[in-house]
Amino acid sequence: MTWETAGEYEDITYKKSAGVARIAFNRPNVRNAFRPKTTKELYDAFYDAQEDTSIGVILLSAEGPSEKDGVYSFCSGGDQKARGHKGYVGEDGYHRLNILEVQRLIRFMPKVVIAVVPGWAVGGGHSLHVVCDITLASEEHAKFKQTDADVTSFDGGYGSAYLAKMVGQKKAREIFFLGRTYSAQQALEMGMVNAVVPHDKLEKTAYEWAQEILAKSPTSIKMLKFAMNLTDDGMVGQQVFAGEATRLAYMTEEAKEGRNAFLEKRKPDFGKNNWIP
Ligand code: S0N
Repeated sequence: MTWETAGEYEDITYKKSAGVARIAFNRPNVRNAFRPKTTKELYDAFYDAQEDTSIGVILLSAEGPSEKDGVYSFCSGGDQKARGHKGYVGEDGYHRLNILEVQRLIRFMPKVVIAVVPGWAVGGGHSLHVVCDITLASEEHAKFKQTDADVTSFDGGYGSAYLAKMVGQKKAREIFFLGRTYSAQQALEMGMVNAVVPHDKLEKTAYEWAQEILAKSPTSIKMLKFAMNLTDDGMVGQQVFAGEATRLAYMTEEAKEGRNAFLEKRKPDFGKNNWIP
């Protein structure tokens, strides 16, 4: 695989290769904690990948290890040094909670997002892997931990409630209420990781999974993702799924006739034998 740089950022790296985009945290010395600048960059890169019609799968990964002690991290959540009393403070001085916008983009984009977890996935970093469609974890270095209740910075949305759908209510409560550290193998057994992969094969494996997905029908993948989201996302889930149903309807002769009749100021003729059971 040959990666080409797709954007210049400070807190992340962004590359593309043969239908795959790779967005990676690049603050390994703070265990890839996100500050407002990081989340802004993440949103920008994810939006670019969403809009690029050649991209079908996005890998959310991380650079590393850290310089001082050689520790690998996926993400350790909100940067506690940037945390003010109303959110995380950016260079403009405003307090924000904008990782939630990144979560929604991942959740609602019509493409597959794979979390590639090379090390610590903690706090808001844990929530990010939860919201991704698939998670692959390093056998040797991936560690999963929820510290939200230690630092009074908790994710009451997908990070906890959707996690409970994934691993079950009792286990999700244990994860949040005790804040223990779990290995990649334990995370696999709980059902919040799809596969445990030797560390030196993690990125290659993620790329191979992406290529397998890219060989499938894009419309099917998109509709299946939205269908699986729908029941947990309420009216917004219905809106996202239904939007794609409308797009499919636009492709029919009926839709063309409806539009043309309006533009030509005549009654539409939808035909007599089109009420297909
Ligand atoms: C990741 C941990 C377990 C790693 O432990 P380890 O290996 O012993 O390393 P440390 O020595 O602790 O850390 C190394 C250096 O990295 C810095 N650092 C680590 N994590 C952070 C962080 N999150 N923020 C800032 N700095 C961090 C350390 O300070 C150390 O630096 P030096 O070398 O200078 O001493 C361990 O580090 C750990 O537990 N980290 C903290 C994890 C944490 O509590 N994260 C925050 C949890 N909450 C959230 O993330 C929620 C945010 C969120 O998603 C959200 C939810 C709802 C609404 C809005 C939001 C939102 O954020 O917008």
